[in-house]
Amino acid sequence: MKTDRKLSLNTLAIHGGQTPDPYSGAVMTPIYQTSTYVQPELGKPKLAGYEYARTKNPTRTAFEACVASLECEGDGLGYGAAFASGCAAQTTVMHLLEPGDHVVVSDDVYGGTFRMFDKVFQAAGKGIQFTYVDMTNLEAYEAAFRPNTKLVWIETPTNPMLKVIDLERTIAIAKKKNALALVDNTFMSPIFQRPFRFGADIVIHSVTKFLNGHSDVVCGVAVVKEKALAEKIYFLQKSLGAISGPMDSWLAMRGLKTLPLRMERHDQNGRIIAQKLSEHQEIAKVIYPGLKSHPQHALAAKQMSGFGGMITFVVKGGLEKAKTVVKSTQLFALAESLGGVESLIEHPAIMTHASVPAENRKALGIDDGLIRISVGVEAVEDLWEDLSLALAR
Ligand code: P1T
Repeated sequence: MKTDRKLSLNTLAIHGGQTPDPYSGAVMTPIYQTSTYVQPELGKPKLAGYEYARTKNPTRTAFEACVASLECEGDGLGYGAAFASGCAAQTTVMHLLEPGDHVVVSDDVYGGTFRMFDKVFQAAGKGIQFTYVDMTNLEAYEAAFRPNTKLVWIETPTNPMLKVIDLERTIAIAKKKNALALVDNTFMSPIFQRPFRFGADIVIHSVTKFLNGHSDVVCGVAVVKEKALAEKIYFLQKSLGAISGPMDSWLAMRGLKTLPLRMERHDQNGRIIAQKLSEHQEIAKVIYPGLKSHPQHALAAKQMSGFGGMITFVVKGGLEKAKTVVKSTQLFALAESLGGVESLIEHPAIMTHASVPAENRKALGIDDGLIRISVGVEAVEDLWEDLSLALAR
């Protein structure tokens, strides 16, 4: 798309990074299912950079530019790099660090992120150090820094406890300490939260979730604003090779086109279901940033423009009741993952966060009665009927 006008995110989700195909005029970017490109002259590819498809692929490039346009709020702004999964994006970004470097991480992160840090990057030989801290406690957060802290890893809202971390203040402290600030924006998407506004250096996503939105792709992305940092990430992307393939990039780009519409409905449904759950007699606690009872509700309302479709709640009756509920829903599928058009339900202690040691889970409040739901975009009355029938079992 060629325009110098400032476009809204609703428009960028559809047009960002995309131009009609120069070969055929196809309005939709084709799936360039190729591993390599012919060189009309030795050492001179037809299009600069397109020598081999691990380094660059036009479908992936369009998708990367579209995500960057959303996070950076303008077509042609920022730099995106797409990977084979959210974990592949994380692995690649972690290679910016060197042995001996230290990372401050939110204490509540996706179980697979914790496992990667704990079992891979901290393991003997890799030598990266991590401190996990409750970032809602700014004093504890600042105290966690060391002279060798190079990176701050912020997930907000956190998975699965939905703690909301103050982006403005935590990123300002990271800057003061000369550490890069990374935000995992998977739960909110750029539609509801744009970490670059608060000075983040790197934004990552599990594209598998809301960005793609249809539970048919595993993909990840890292976005940066600075050219020098982008060059480092593109170098790591081609060197480590964990890229997103053309088919997945195309599907994810198609998913992006409806991201604003989907997020609006996830948010509407999420608010209604969270309210109804909080009034239900079988429920001990509901955690949803949109509820006034959420400890960071005011902050959430300030730094996010929606509350989204992720809800965590605790049933009265512990593990047995939780098992009954997750097995009894018919519309909410019992499955890991989140962010698709269809609703999902899961038990973090047994499923997504099983790799977090039991004592850490206990300290975080990930107890046996805790259930996480990803509220989809179905009719909310059908979703509530499904949940209330399961809760009555
Ligand atoms: O699954 P993958 O695309 O590799 O993304 C990893 C990841 C990164 N960051 C966050 C916040 C995530 O939630 C995830 C993946 N999470 C799940 C699969 C889950 O059910 O929570």
